[in-house]
Amino acid sequence: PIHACLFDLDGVLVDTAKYHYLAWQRLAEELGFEFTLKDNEKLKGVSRAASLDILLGIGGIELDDQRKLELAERKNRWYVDSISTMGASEILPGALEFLQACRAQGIKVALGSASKNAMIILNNTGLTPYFDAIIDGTHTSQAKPNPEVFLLGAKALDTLPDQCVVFEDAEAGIEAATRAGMRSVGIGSAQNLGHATIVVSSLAEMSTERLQQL
Ligand code: B16
Ligand code: MG
Repeated sequence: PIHACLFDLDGVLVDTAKYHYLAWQRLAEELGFEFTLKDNEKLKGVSRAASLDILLGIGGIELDDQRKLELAERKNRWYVDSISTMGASEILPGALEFLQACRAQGIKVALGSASKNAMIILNNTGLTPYFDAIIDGTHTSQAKPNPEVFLLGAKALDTLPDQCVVFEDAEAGIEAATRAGMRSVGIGSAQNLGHATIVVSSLAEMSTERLQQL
């Protein structure tokens, strides 16, 4: 049986991708090039520093590390500004209900996010009390697709990888789950999440019965 669920944050529990996009787009605009929604797909689940490298690659810009750090911090200030006014209405469909159902069945719940801003988002949306363990970008040294974030989650919950299910919206996150030896549920389209155990369009399609059939 499944003893634990590990949830990615951005794109699974809340829709913060749009705030990341607006901040990256503003940065690209200042640097003098266009950054499209399609470009933004490449940044999902990717760390802040790696995201900046991808963005600069799109603009054909090369910068030294000091300047890159400044730009990453600038983007983050804009992003933190937008998430500071987030509320419970920005929790994605079915997320709260599924978290509640897991807890009611005694299934442990952990966060496994690349974001260093996860605590602000969890606190502003009221999601913090649903988690038995929280692993975010401040606890990890290796970005997804490295399995570190999920292995730390399983350890914090005192469960084995084959008793865990990961919920992810990014290809790199599904790969991280597989490398950790865990089953996974892709949230989004089977087109890019084809390697997940199953793919659903949102957590509204999940139930604890379906979880135990994975
Ligand atoms: P921050 P997740 C990821 O969160 C986002 O998908 C990705 O777009 C972002 O660059 C990354 O967090 C780092 O976020 O700049 O807030 O530290 O999907 O792993 O929950
Ligand atoms: Mg995500």
